[in-house]
Amino acid sequence: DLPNDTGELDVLIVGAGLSGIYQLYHHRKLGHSVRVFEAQSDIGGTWRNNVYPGARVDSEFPNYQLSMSELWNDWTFKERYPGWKELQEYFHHIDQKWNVRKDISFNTKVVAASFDQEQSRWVVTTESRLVARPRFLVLCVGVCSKVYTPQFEGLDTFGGACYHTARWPKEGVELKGKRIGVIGTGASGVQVIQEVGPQASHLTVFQRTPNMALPMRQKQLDSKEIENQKLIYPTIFRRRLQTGAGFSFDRYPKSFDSTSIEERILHREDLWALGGFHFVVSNFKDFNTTEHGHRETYNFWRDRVRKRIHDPVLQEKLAPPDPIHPIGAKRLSLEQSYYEVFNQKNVKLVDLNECGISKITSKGILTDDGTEHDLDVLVLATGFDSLTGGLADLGIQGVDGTSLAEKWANGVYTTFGMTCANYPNMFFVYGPQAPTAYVNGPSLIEVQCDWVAECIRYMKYNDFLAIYPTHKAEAEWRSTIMDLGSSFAKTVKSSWYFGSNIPGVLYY
Ligand code: NA7
Repeated sequence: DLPNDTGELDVLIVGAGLSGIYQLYHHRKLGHSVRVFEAQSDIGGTWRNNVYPGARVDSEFPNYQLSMSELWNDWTFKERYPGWKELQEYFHHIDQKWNVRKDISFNTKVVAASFDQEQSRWVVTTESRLVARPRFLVLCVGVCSKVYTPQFEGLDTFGGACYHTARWPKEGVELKGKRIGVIGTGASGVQVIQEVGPQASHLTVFQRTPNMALPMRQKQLDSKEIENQKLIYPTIFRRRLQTGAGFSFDRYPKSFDSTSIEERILHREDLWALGGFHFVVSNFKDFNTTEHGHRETYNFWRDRVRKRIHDPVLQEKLAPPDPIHPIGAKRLSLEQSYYEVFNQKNVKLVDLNECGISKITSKGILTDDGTEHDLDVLVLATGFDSLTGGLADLGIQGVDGTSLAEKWANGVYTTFGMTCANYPNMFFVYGPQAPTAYVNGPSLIEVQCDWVAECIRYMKYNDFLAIYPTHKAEAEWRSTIMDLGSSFAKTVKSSWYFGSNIPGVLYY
C-alpha cells in the first residue's frame, strides 16, 4: 500500500473527499511522493456518507465544484442543487480524469500519529497497523466526519430500524408505509423530513429548535444553457474567491440603515425570489449586526413561512414570533416542501421544549407526558461533533505529548485555522477558526489547499525541515477571531460554528 518498505513519503493526506483529492492533485503535479489514507471504502467524503433520502448540496450551481477546466469542460450537473447520487457521479468523473484511486488506501483509518523530531517526520499508524512516515501531514477529514448521537436512554433497546442520517445504509431503506420518527431539524433533518413525509404511513418529528429554512427553488438545468454559460466559468470561479462567502454572489453593498424602506422591501423580495442562500449572503451588509435589521429580516421570513402552514399552533412552533437565536448562528438550510409536509394529516410535530424525550423503548419514543410514539424506523438527524471532532479523533500527538483533544479542551488554538503550535509540518483544511461558516465548500478548499501545497513546495525547495506556529501567533489568531466574533456576541454563544451543538464542548 505504501511506495516503499520504510513507509517514507513526502506527504500523507488523510481523507479522500473533495479537499483530500484536490490536495493530492497538487502534490502529484509538484512531483512529491504522496499517499491518501481514507477510512471509508470509496472516495467522496461527505457525499459517500450522507446518502439518506433527500440529501443534497445547499450551494447552488455552478459554485459547488472544483474550478479546473479539465474537470468541467465535459461535465455538467443536472440540477441547480445536485443530490448525493449526482455528487457521487461527479467524484467518479474526477477519478476518471485523474485516476485518483491509485494513490488512495481505502478502509485505512488513522488511529495514532506523533512527530519524530530527529528525523523530522510524522509516524502515522493505522487501525490495520500500517505505518507511514511522511514529512508532511495534511488532514482533510472534513467538517462533519464525526457523527453525534445523543445518549438517549434505551436507544439500544429499540426494536425497529434506527439510522443516523450520516450512516444511512448504501443500499437504502424501505420507508413506504412505515411509521417513521425523526429526531433533529437541522439541515439533514429538514431534507429527510420533506422527503419521507409523503412516503410514511405516519411521520413524527421531534423538534428542539425550529429551523429557519430558506426556499431552495430547485430546478432542472438546461444542458444547452449550461454549455453557453461555461464561457464565463473562469470568471465565476475567480469571482467566488473575491466574495465573503465564496459564492459568485456577494453582500449587498448598502447598509440597512442607509436604505429606504421601499428599497429594503424590494431588495428582500428579489432575494426571496432568487432562492437559496441569496436571502442571507446578498442581504444588507449589516442586516445581522443591527437589532432592527435582524428583526425586520426575521419577520419577513416568519410571515412568508407562516402563510404555508395551515394550523396556527404549528405556525407558532415552526416559525415562532421571535427569533430563537441570531440568523446564521446555526447552519442555515434550504428546503423545498418542508413546511407543507406539516399540513399532512399523517405528520405530527412534537415540541421537545414542551415535552422532552423520556427514553427510547422497544416500540418507539416515550415522551415526558407519558405518550409512547410507536415507530418502525427511527432517524437520528442529530448532526456531528463538527469542526474539531474529526481532527481530535485521529489520535495525533504534538511534540509536547498532548493530543489535539487535550490541547483544545479549554478553547481552540490554531493559526489561520490550519496549523497548530507543537504540531510541526501538520496542516488541516476546513477546520475550526477558518472561514467555515456559510462558506461555499469548494472555494474554501481551493484557497486552503493551494496555500498548504505552496507552503510544502517552498519548504522542500529550500530544504527547510519543519514549520510550525508559535504560541504567540496562535494567541493572536484566537484574539482576531474573538474580536471578529464580538460584534456577534450572542451569535458566538449559541453558534454551531463554535461547538454549541455538543454538550460540554467549548470552542471559543
Ligand atoms: P445539525 O445542524 O447539528 O442539526 C442537528 C439537529 O439535531 C438539531 O436540530 C438539534 O437540535 C438536534 N438535536 C441534537 N441533539 C439533540 C437531542 N439530544 N435531542 C433532540 N434534538 C437534538 O446537523 P445536521 O446534520 O442537520 O446539519 C449538518 C450540516 O451543517 C451539514 O450539512 C454541514 O454542511 C453543516 P438543536 O438545534 O441543537 O436544538
